Amino acid sequence: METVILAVVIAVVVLGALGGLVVGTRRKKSLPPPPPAAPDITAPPAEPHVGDEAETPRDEPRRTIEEVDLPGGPAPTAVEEPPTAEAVEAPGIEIPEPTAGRLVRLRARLSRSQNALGKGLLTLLSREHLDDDTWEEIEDTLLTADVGVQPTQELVEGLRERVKVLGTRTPEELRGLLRGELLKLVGTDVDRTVKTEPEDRKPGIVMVVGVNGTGKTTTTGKLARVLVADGRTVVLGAADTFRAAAADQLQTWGERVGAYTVRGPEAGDPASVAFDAVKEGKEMGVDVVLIDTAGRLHTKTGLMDELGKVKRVVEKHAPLDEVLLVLDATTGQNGLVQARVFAEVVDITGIVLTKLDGTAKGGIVIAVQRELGVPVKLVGLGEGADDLAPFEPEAFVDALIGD
Ligand SMILES: Nc1nc2c(ncn2[C@@H]2O[C@H](COP(=O)(O)OP(=O)(O)OP(=O)(O)O)[C@@H](O)[C@H]2O)c(=O)[nH]1
Ligand SMILES: [Mg+2]
Repeated sequence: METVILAVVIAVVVLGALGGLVVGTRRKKSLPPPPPAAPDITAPPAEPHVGDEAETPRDEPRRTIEEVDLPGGPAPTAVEEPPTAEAVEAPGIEIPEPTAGRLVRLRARLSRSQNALGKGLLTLLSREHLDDDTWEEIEDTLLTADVGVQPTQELVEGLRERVKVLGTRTPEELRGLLRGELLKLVGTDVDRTVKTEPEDRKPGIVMVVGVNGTGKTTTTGKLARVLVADGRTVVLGAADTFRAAAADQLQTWGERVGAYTVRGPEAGDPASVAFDAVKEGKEMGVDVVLIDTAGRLHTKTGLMDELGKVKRVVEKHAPLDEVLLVLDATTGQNGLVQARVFAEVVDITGIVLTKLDGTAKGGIVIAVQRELGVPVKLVGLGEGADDLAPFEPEAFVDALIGD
């Protein structure tokens, strides 16, 4: 009996000490920065001042830390709201794969583009006589792969010139030649980093936009994983308030890597949710806030205006670091029209091309960059959680033309 009591006492003491330790480290690491001088945090309810639509109550009951599915332990009682960046980093969450070399790992997914573009072009270029008909076939191959008219002409001219200089052609020479010309079109001297650096207690702010079903929410979730893998803390903003399911979908992605999701009432004002997400991100002291928005057709003026408003309201905190346009690579040229309209409304800073795994139209990378003058920064190569890769021109072109 005594031994049992003794064991219980020891267990309680040990648990208490452990709990104290955990809480202690958390507190130490997670203390949000001291209240800044900025008035919007200390002042009573920060108002976005955007007129009537911004009146959606922003004091919705927040999810408490217990609902974040922390795997047991004494932690919940020790954490106040809003949870701190460290508090949501509970053990038991997934560790995403490192991002380096992802495109190389996923290169096989580009096989359709590879066959259509790379192999097709190499076969044509290896013909003994490169007559006009063959050059026309080369042109058609490029156009079919959605490279776009202007870039296709430039590529064919470049190739013709260099083939002439070359005279005889070994397969290796042709491969090198094609590689060089494709790289020139894709562009190797552009900065493709997704800007997420926090500054002056302001988290990096990224907004994700695009038409319906292109992969915005999936991309936001995958990007959160990329950032977490790189050691960043993330808050997600579910500014798609059209359907409750949209916020659930995003929150599920977040929970897998311990990122907190800020959501609003269904059918509420998306600008208000986006504003709150950044506000909470600031208060929690996280590195990056990722805002997912509802899909909208570029032809619906009202919805496009709403998107402009979301951006302006978020900018009351600070300028956005990135506005990523998510385009479905399988929609081909139609994506270019969308891109143009979105760029007019919200100043796109980077393009995410999704579903490149399911299409032979890898040339859209070239066309869309040309259209917007904005680089492709990320590519989606599958539905898996880590199937989003930083876009690397060399790895991409190598994947297209094979070894
Ligand atoms: N094969 C493949 N599927 C993808 C990729 N990216 C997204 N998807 C799929 O595309 C579908 C739509 O993705 P969502 O992220 O829900 O798209 P969304 O843009 O948020 O959709 P809305 O919010 O309704 O506008 C899902 O089934 C995703 O799994 C990709 O790179 N490859
Ligand atoms: Mg979505």
